[in-house]
Amino acid sequence: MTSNKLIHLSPEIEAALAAKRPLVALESTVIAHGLPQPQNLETAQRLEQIVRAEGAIPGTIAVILGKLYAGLDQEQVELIANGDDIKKLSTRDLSIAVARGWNGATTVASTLWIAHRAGISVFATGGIGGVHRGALPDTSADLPELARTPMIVVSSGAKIVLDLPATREWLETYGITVVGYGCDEMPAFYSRQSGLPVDVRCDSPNEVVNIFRTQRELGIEGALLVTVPVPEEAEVPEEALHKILDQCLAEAAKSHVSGRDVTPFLLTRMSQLSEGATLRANIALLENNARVAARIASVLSQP
Ligand code: PSU
Ligand code: MN
Repeated sequence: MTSNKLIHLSPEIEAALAAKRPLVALESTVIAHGLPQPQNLETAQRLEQIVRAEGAIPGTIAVILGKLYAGLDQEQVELIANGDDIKKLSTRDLSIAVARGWNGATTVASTLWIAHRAGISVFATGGIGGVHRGALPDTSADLPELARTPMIVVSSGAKIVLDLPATREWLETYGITVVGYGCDEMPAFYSRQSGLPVDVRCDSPNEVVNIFRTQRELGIEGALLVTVPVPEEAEVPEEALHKILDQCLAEAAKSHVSGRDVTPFLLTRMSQLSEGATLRANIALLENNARVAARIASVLSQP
């Protein structure tokens, strides 16, 4: 299945691919740069357990000593969570990371790139990147990678720190089909509502798989973005975050935080200022999305 000899499949992933067992890719930037220690390692391990409990095989994606991995062992997950100088790697950085032998965590964009070439079709994350707020145009590479990679991506929408209406428009323009999983509007990461439409509502893994298979039959190349609201008990509604978010955006501008540092900065500051409420929401939605992705992968693995 491997179309790229530079991608290293763990023995478990290789066996699962050969046996056509359900597989779920997981990204690693959320571990290295999206969550604080020690919750990052705990969450990484928990996401793998949740996928297994649903009868699927988890494959965390990362770059270790310049090798692209699909499926990490325990020690490698610990390195990503606790190691020094774990870079945040988007697609544009993969060639540099391989050439220079770096350790790095993969974003949604680079996870899509690696997971697809490893032969995995379903990927769970927290919130995708998108169009940032503010005057300087800054659009996450997650969006174009979604537009050219035929995978099912399960997320809670785009991160609330972004310009959500502009992100929604981008998805539409580039033909990325957005599913509301048990919801009629796109969730907004920590919040269940954004006021923005989805293209279709699905209430079961079967319905999602049916649309994905149809996309493949039609030869549509982009991803199927399945958006799942954060569980109600962990939600932080947008109104409650308004002030905090404004303060964080002002701090980022004042400290000239830019490029790949923007998202980690905003997520960390929001968690501090909300006394951990956004962190709890983030972990809850990551766990829920991993569960939904595993159920979808299980249906997809049936002929
Ligand atoms: N989901 C989370 N937390 C995160 C991310 C996703 O719950 O930190 C990461 C993903 O790896 C995503 C990245 O690709 O944030 C977006 O970063 P940027 O805006 O710099 O493209
Ligand atoms: Mn950017």
